[in-house]
Amino acid sequence: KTIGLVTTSLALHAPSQVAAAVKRYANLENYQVLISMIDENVHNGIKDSINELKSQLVDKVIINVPLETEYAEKIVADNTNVQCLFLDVDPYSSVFNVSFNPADGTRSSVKYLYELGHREIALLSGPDSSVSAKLRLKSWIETLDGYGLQPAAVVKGNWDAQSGYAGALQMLRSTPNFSAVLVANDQMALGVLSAFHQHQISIPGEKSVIGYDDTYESSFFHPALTTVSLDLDLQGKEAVRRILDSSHNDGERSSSILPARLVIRNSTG
Ligand code: IPT
Repeated sequence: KTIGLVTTSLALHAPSQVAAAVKRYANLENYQVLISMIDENVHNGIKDSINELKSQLVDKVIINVPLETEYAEKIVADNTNVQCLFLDVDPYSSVFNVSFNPADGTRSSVKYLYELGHREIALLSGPDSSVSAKLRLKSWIETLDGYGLQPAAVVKGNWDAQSGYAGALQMLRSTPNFSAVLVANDQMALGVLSAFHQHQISIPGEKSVIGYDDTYESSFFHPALTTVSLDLDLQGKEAVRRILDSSHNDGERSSSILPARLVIRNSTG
């Protein structure tokens, strides 16, 4: 018995943690996992991956690739004999998904910084190709607006540490007076810490940094990273449970929305 997992690049820490969890929990249920990783052309890649899995008689597929609702719906419509469960779509979309609430972690981080007295808050977002990056950015901006604030800067990276490093340097050149930066994932936050260290900017003395994901490494960053914790292990577990429980004739498959919470460590003050 086999489940398919179509995933975005496993060079990224969050999706690799999810893949490990999917495999572990599927194995506990005596299922094997066939993993198909796509990177460049998302749309063709998904189509090829699903066809490949179908040819191996897989009829349950977990899809951890950022997808706009319309395209996710098209995948479901084009593959009626396959049960698809999505991990990176708008949680409120109509497709069967297990995802994280994009607002709770973003709101609590803005509130926390505001209460510490920060008013010049910069944003380092993920790429426009990512649904979750856009939802995080939107929620940060709306929450700041609720406090009567505009972001001190908005810069976009591509999730990896190098792009976080480059983004931080860009902020230091263009709008150096921010006192805190909200970063859309921990890998980019690692790059930000590195850029600040290189410029002898003390963290959190001069600038606070908040990450997002709480991947295993983030408590070992220097300083230990304050971040929004996503329980990626739980997401993998819940995805396996939900896809094994549902038969694809189920009309009413309700999605699961998992909570996110702020974990305060030493990169903020
Ligand atoms: C999302 C991560 O937060 C981000 O760091 C990056 O790895 C991205 O995935 C890759 O697509 S988590 C996802 C389940 C929304």
